[in-house]
Amino acid sequence: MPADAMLRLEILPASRLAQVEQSSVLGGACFSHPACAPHAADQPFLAVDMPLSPGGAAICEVWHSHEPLESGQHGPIHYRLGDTLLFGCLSLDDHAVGAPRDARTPLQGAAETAYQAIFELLDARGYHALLRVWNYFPAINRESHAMERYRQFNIGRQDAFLSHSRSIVDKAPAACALGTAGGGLQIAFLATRADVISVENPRQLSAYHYPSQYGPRSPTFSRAALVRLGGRDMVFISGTASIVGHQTLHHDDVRAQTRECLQNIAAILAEANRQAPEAGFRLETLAYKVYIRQAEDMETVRSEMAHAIGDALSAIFLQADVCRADLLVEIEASGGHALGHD
Ligand code: 3EB
Repeated sequence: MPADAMLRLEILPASRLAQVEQSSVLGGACFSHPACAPHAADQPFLAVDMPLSPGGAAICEVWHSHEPLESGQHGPIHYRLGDTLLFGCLSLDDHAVGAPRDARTPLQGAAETAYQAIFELLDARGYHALLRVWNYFPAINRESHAMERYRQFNIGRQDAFLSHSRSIVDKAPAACALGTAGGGLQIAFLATRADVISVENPRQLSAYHYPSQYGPRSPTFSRAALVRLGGRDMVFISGTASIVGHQTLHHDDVRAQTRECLQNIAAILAEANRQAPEAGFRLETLAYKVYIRQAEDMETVRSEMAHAIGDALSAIFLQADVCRADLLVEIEASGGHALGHD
């Protein structure tokens, strides 16, 4: 792998984190149950409480860049940035935010606070484009304050976009939102000074146009984000589920849901290739992250993916609640960046 890549994703067991080339680290996340403490104080790392494929050791995703990097902190955000890319992350207690008479629920308040801090940081450092956001918080499908927590999150997130005059439709970042086993609201993000193109899926209604049956505010994300960095086209495909139009398909059938996810990803990738004709993105060369609601479905999902994509599949499998109670699996992916070690 080129050591000089503008952006490289390294996936490794947490036990090997200390051996990672430090100077090029932008930041990352470690997934384990319980959460394991991130290694370096100076680097933005999320410790996410999310169980792995049965018996799996704690796993880390580390984003690298060859750009000269510096670290910083803005409110709750720890970040590292170069000339072109910024990686940041934050953890907020979703109980402590909000005054007693605040009309917002605590999670809604935490989401709004988090995204406001992100936009303040991006404005201050001149990073106009939020490229990719990972949203993690516990009990995502649980009802509190007469509303499912995912829907509360959507209100706070959208309010922050609106109050920072960021479009909630045509320039939304690629994203995912998953339930963790514990902790507060945890968000990691990649932002860039380069131009980003948002990609939608012709098979799916844009999430920002979902009807109100899925909550009072629609989710603010695009199906994928395309960007050209260091002369290479890169794609970030959002968490993708068994949804066609705006409806969940294949209730209680994890195999069929997995196939539908892959069809959606193929459709998004075709759109990305249409908008970046020289990119030549292929399903076989993407890096996948797979969230599965029920640990016992892991093998079914894995074999369905290997069947569709091939044995060279690069994927990590995590057990997480997906943001609609009827979804059993959600798959995200990225491509075009370097992948692996130096
Ligand atoms: C969906 O398509 C499934 O709220 O940021 C996927 C990706 C989903 C991102 C988010 C939610 C989000 O609606 C759920």
